[in-house]
Amino acid sequence: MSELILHHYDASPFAEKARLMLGYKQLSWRSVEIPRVMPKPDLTALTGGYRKTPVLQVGADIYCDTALIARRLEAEKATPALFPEGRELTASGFAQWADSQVFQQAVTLVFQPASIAERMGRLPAAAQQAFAADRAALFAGGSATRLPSEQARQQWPVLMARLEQQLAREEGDFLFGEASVADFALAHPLWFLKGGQVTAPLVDAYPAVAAWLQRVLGFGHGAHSPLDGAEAIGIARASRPAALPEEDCSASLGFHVGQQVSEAATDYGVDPVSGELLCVSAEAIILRREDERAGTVHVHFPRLGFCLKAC
Ligand SMILES: N[C@@H](CCC(=O)N[C@@H](CS)C(=O)NCC(=O)O)C(=O)O
Repeated sequence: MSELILHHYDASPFAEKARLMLGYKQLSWRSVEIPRVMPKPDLTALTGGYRKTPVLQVGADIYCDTALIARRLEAEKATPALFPEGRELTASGFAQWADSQVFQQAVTLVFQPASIAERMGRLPAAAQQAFAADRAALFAGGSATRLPSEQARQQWPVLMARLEQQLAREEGDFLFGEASVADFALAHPLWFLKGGQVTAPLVDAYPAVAAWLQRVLGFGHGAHSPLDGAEAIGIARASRPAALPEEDCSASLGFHVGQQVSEAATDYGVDPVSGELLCVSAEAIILRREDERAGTVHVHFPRLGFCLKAC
């Protein structure tokens, strides 16, 4: 069976979400460190242009976006569940809100001048400028905009007070009693804030929240060992993509299997990935692409937050 390979970097909050989900399920994985800014030639050889962090590779199958990575990990190992039976919508809906709304607030708070000076002040000026230019390009053409910092500062206490109340009254140790994808999606923006002295009090001022976060982080990352990006590409090249799901509803969207299409995120990092449409399942879109280095790969995207277009 193919190993799970996570393409990521340490400082990425969404990568932390993926690492914690791997830890929660006590899965073993290989760790490929990718650059924080473009270009990312080894990653895009696999994805065909998708650049966000993290990406999960299983042989010649490439999974973009943590919403879909969560589902792939659930398929890998059903228990403990990320989508507990009967609470699938609550867990995934909450996770989608946390991944977008709460993360957006956390990003604005982390990028306040005092916080960014603490986190990046020791980097050479050229590296700071390159990072700022890369992130400006990341947001070009997408629907997401940076929340004004005044707004984030005013709204954050409301979110935290609601969370504090929920956790204080909850009988179990996690958001909805037992742990689910919702906990990991909310934990990563808070982990991001905890990464600096300027922003850590935005979490630590709420005792039930801080204690819950420690419990979620306590799942750890699972057993992992490093892998070189070029080796990961070699693994894709030497592997055959997994069998496709039997269900396909491309026709209901006005597409057909075998058609040349492109798929892109709609919020930010909207670089399109082109390929042959293989399948539209209930949750995912799968494209086949040929890459000079990686060979034939199947690239999987979530349906929510992405848009499929005919080429
Ligand atoms: N919806 C995506 C969001 C991923 C995301 O925004 N990742 C950030 C890092 S935390 C990113 O890609 N930043 C730019 C980069 O790494 O190139 C997911 O759930 O995976």
